[in-house]
Amino acid sequence: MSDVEFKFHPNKKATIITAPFSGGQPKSGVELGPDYILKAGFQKQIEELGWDVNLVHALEGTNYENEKSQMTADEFGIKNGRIVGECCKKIHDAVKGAADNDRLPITIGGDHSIGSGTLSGMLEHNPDTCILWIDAHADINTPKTTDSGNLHGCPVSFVMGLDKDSYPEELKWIPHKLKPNRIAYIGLRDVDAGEKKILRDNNIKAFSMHHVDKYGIGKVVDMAIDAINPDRKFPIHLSYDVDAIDPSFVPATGTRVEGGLTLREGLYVAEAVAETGLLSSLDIVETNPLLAENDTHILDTVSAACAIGRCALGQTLL
Ligand SMILES: [Mn+2]
Repeated sequence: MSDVEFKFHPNKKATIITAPFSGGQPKSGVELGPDYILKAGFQKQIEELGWDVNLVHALEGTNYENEKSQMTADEFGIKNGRIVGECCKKIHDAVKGAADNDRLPITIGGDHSIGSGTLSGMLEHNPDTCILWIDAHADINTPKTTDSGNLHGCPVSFVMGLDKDSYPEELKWIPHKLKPNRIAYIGLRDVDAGEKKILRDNNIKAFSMHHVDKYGIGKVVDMAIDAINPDRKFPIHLSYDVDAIDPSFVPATGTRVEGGLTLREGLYVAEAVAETGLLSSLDIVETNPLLAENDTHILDTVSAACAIGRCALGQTLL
């Protein structure tokens, strides 16, 4: 059991939503993330913290992995717009559905392109929702700024409605409900030039590893929450890309960047969000077991993903 109280979920009910999707980036294996995390006992670990947990397979009956092999790019070089759009709609419905039923959605990816679905689902459930995006990358490219055309680098821009004249048809359903003053980043260290401009122009609070080094992780989390949720009254959606944590701790992920959070700093972020009592939803994404070079890599990465979930849902050290 956990003593941590959750203001938006006093009855401690949660829904684990699996999102085994890899179409937002080119590497195979990230669609296996949910399976590995569940097989490691994730559901039971959350139940042991006192949560009533059910399981929803948001993409059941779909065949996106086969379609991904015929990857095509649109006029902006965007890859897989159709399947990302369809998949995100299913995730959106599952997340909003769980939240509307007073259950805290825990979405397990899959690549981070599913963030368009989870964020938009939560913002429709409660427009006051603010976002903490924990990541090595800002994931705020638009179809106009992205070099790779991989949609896992773009989910935030779609929910914000940036460069909206450039969106693939299938992503036009996403409501543009996220305001720039309602999202903060922690852990950034690989941000594209176009993204830096977007962050600056929109005055978005972003804490890079430089800030973590300078202020320490405790102060950085406080500053991030102060920026988006100064009175500590809005619900918080925590979107956690495991690549925020240094690859020495979390090697099995698609876009590793050296110089990341230590494992303890990474878990502290989730603990600190839990401590606010304001967590309303959580994503854990980009676990890719096929990128491990050995079994230890898989174990380390899957264990870290599970630990992020437990810490966010109220596990404490004492
Ligand atoms: Mn990401």
